[in-house]
Amino acid sequence: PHTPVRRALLSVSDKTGIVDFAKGLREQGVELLSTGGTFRLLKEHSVEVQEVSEHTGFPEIMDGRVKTLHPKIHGGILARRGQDDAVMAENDIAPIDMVVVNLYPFEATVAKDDCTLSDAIENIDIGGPTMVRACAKNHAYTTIVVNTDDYARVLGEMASQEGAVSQATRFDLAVKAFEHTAAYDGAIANYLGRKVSDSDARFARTFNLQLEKKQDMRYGENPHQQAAFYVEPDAQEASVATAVIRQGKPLSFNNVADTDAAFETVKAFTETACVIVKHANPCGVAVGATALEAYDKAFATDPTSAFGGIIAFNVALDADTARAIVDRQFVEVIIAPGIDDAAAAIVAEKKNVRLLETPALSGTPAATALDFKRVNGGLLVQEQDQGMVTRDALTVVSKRAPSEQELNDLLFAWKVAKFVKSNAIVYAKAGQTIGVGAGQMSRVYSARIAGIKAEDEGLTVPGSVMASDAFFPFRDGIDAAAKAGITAVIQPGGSMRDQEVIDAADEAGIAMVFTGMRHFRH
Ligand code: 93A
Repeated sequence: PHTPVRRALLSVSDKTGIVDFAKGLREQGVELLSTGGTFRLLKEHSVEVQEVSEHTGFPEIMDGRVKTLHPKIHGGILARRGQDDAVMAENDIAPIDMVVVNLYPFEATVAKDDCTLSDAIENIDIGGPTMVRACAKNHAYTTIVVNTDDYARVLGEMASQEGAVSQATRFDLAVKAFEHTAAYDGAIANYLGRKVSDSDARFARTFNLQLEKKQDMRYGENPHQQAAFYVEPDAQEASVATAVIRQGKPLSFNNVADTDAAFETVKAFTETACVIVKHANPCGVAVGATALEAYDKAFATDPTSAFGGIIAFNVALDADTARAIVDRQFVEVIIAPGIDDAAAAIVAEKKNVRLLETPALSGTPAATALDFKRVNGGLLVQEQDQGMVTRDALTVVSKRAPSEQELNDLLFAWKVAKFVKSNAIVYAKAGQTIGVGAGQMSRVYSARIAGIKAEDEGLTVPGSVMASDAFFPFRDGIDAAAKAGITAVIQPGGSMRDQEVIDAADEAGIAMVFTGMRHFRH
């Protein structure tokens, strides 16, 4: 049964489209109630409307802080039609069948540079959300409209249904309304939360993070999983979230994850660098005088795994490098802080390659963000691993100190190891990964895999250095490295058997440095 809308309350901060909507409602015979500013605007346009204060017999007070917070308004909205009729009559409450509200512009206010705390607080809408929630709750009888975009749809439906809005639409609009007030309160909590600094508050605030859906995906990690990509609306730093897709198919779930892994790794380098990622792990990393040299070297680590990989640069993509990639390999994604027009034209030869351009890298480390891991029944929250040792912080523990060349390679390998899934072993030489052993349950196996990969690709391990993301529990890892021809090792140290491990290095003439910092990554 269609119950036509007979009375509507209009109270909007964003007045876009409200005059036409009000006129449309009047044409359907709807009586209008409105608050101060909205009322005056409608009057100016000769729309017949009654002020809320006249309807309630109670004035707007406290500079508008209390304008619609009245039982005649909330009773009119919340009344269960049929059930509450007697109490309505007793208290002279007229039904309000539709509420059209958008809220004080809190986010726009706090986005202004000169916004004070008191400006922000004055812009916390109380009466608006109260009506929105009341009307959304009572959607079995009432219609809540919070988006200016919905005006036409609502009028259209009323015109075709003798002034009524269907149950399905009322429900849909109610869902939108609760999303709207949830986001609104989230923005308030975020803003106020930023004013406190202890970690409990910071972690708690995380759950109010307002994320915006950037993209629906065809599927998640696997085709039977639904997925979408949500981003932080205020993300500024160059990232996969802020990247602009210059060409190619939409990113898949795994594309986003791997592009993030590749780009965050390449950002760790100050020299021109290239990182190739496959299945969340770097399979080739190198620095070079040019992007092309870095790419050539990174590719050479493991051309087999690089096939269908993600390639990230920390400098703009130039035409020579684009040519080399396009001619040499199948690639899913290329991401760089800048894409030359000539490079873009070359990549365009391969229609499916996703070419992502980010803003320039700031060079300054990002503010500590949080990292999440879902477990069944909960969420683990931690600070992101933004630790990185410098040359001065290294302790030489072996008899032989590393040479200058070894030291450079050790620091390079250490940076890479931080981004490889644990257990991570990285062999490197002359600013190039020689072998990467990732994600094994034992460190010795990661070391063996790094060696096997190097051998398979014809890269010589002797003369390389080794990085290990965590300490060696036994000497066997060092013995194996010595056998492979590794000349220097970087690792956190801190094992009960450190001395045994150092002895193994000394026996083989290996230089060993401790970082004192571990980089597990799971
Ligand atoms: O200050 S309020 O929280 N107190 C209220 O009772 C109230 N009722 C509606 N703000 C209130 N509103 C808001 O006023 C609405 O959500 C809307 O954003 C705005 C419309 O005011 P005007 O019609 O005077 O421009």
